[in-house]
Amino acid sequence: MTEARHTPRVFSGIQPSGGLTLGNYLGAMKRFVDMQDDGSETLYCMVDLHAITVWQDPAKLARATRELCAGYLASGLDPARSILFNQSQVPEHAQLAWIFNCVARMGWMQRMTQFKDKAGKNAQNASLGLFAYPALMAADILAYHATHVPVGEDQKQHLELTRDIAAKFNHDYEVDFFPLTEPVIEGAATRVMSLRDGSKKMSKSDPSDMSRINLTDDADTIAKKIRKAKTDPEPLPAEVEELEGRPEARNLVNIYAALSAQSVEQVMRDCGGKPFSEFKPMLADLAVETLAPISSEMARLMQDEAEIDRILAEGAARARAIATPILRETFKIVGMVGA
Ligand code: AQP
Repeated sequence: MTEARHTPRVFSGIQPSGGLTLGNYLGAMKRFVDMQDDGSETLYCMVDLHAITVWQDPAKLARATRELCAGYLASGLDPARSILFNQSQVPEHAQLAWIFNCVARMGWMQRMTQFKDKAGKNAQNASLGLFAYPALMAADILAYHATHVPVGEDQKQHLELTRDIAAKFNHDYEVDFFPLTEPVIEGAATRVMSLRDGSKKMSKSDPSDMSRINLTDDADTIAKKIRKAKTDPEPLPAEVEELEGRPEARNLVNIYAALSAQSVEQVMRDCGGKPFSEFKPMLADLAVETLAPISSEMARLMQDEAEIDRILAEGAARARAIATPILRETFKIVGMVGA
C-alpha cells in the first residue's frame, strides 16, 4: 500500500465559455472567496480545456479567460493567497485525465446527466471531449489531491464520479493514493434558476440573455431583467413551505436570501405577503448593490491584460509545483518507465 496523507486543500474551476452569471457568482465564486478567507490552501482554475468541449471562437475564448480571471479578482480572490491559473497551462491535468480515461467505465460516463443535457438529441455529433469531460474534471481535482471542492448543485454527480475514479484507481493498483474528495455545496443559492423558466438552471450559454444576470450587466439592465423575470400572479407567501410548486417565486427568494446573507425563512418573515411589484425592485436594488462594484472592478482590471496574464503565469507555475510530483507518483504506480 502507498501511504498518503491528505492535508486539506480546496480546488474548483469555472469554464470561460461566456460571460459570468449570477449563478456562477452565488453558486461558486462567492463560496471560493469564503473558503480562501477560511485560511484553506485554495486553487481556482479557469478551465479552458473544458470550455472547448463545445465550440469556442478562439478570440472570444481568450477574452473570456481573462475576464474570468478579472471576475475572480474582483470578487475578492487574492493571488497572494489563492493560486489562480488557466488549465491549459498545467499539462498535468490532461496527462492525468488520460490515466483516468482508462480507469473510468463507459457505463459511468453514460449516466452523466450534464452530457445528456448538453449533447441534446444529437449525441452522436457531440465531441468525444464532452463525453470524457468528467474524467478531466476528476484529474483537475486529483492532480492536487484536493480534499474539498466548492461547486453548485449541478456538479454533484461529477463529484461523485471523481470519488468513484479515485476509489477504483486506489483499488485496482492496491494503493491509498488519491483522496475521496468532498463536494462543498452550501448556501441558499446552490442552484440559481433561469429568470425565464424556473425549471432550468441559469446558464451562461442559454440563448436568451434575459434568462440570466451577467456580472457585467449595468444597473438598468439588471433592474429590467428582474422586472421582466417570470413569476406567478400571487403575492409572496409567509411560509417557506408555501413556495412549493412556485419555482420562479422560490428562485427569486433564494437569490434574495443569498445576496443578503439571510436564510430563506428570514426573507419570508420580512417579505411574506408582498406582491412582486414591491419585491422585485427590492431584489433589483440588492443585486445592483452587490454586482456593481464587481463589474466596475472587472472593467478596470481588463484594461491591463498583461497584468492578468502575469497573474495566470505565476499561478500556473505554483500549480505545477504541486501537480508534477503527484503525476510522477501516479505514473510510477501505473508502471510507467522513467517516471
Ligand atoms: N445557475 C447556477 N446556480 C448555482 N451554481 C451554478 N454554477 C453554474 N451555474 C450555476 C456553478 O458555477 C461553477 C462553474 O460552472 P461552469 O461555468 O464551469 O459550468 P456550468 O455549470 O455548465 O455553468 P454554465 O453557466 O451552465 O456554463 P455553460 O453554459 O457554459 O455550460 C460550478 O461550480 C457550477 O456548479
